[in-house]
Amino acid sequence: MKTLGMGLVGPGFIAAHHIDAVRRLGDVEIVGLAGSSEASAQKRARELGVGRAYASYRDLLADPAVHVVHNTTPNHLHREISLAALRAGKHVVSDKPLASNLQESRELHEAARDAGVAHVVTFNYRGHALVQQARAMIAKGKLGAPVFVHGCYLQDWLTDDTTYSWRLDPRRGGASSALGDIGSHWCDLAEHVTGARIVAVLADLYTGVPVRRVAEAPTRAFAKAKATTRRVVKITSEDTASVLLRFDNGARGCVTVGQVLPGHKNDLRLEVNGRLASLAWRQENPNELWIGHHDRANAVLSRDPALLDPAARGYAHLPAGHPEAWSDAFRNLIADAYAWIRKGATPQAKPAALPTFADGYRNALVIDAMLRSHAAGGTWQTVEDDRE
Ligand code: SOE
Repeated sequence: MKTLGMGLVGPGFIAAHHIDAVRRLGDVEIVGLAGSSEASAQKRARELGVGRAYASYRDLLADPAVHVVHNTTPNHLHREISLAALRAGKHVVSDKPLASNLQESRELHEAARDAGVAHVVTFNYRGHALVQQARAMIAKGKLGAPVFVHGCYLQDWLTDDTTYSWRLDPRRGGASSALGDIGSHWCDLAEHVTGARIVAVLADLYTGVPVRRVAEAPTRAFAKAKATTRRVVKITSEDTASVLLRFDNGARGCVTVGQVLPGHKNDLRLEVNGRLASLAWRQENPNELWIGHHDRANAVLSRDPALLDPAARGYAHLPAGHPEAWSDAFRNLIADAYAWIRKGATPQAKPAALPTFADGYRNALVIDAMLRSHAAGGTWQTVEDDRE
């Protein structure tokens, strides 16, 4: 079997988790990484135990030992680097959102579709076994006709006005901030689990912390800024959002998103109510799936391979009582990506749970409709249909 080589561009917070997930596969060589400069790449390569540090992403792309490029750069660099990687014939694993805005996402989706390589977007919450269980149960009609799909993605790491991130700067984060960063995950999850599409939205966006005192040195996600010299920055992007939703199967729903909400660490929740039963899953307690009934006792399903639907079983590795969580789900997604590559990366060979650039583009259409809705004063907006 050919040894696949992995290279990573953008060695920030999430990079360590890409490398860890690939390392856990056991049969992929981690070749090297590129950062904003050769010096930063060398430092990060040492920290992460990676052999080669490239002077630029172009040098990484020119290395024939690199077959798969993981693009973990800030959003404004996604387009340039992912396009260059596709043109160099590399498989690409991109962080979400796919790009800075709808137009760039469409361009990347079309380039990936025509490139004949694997293209993956890290909507990693799909990798949880109980998320796949919920999807399988809904597909088999266990919930009956869907009525309501609702939930939230709430965080507090941007609460302090001395914390700053490129995500809040439209030139680097893109057209949206909280919606693009974490609302995107929720929308992908809701569509993936229900198998339904969001067709219309009504959004109200808000900036709860409109002014920040920003340290000169950048801070990583979830890190505290230590600097003493600060400049005042006016924030124009949303850090909270409330959105009403309509799905193509007739279900209604809503989602709340926020990153300045004290006490909420990584609080992603999804609940689906059907005419027969309900399901609820919470990212911070990912080993349990709540199953709600009207005429008998509610139940809680523990993540145990022996108890799961065959479609979900492969995403659980340990018996119940041995928790699996965020990094295990991330590894499941990366395992699916490399399995797809090994099978030739044809559309037919793609694992059903694996999110591609087509899903990234689809997601950008949903977020774009939310931005349009808010800009139009909070009116219903249709999500453009991406089906060809
Ligand atoms: C920061 O909000 C962040 O790291 C996101 O960028 C990730 O996509 C999310 O999974 C966790 O939070």
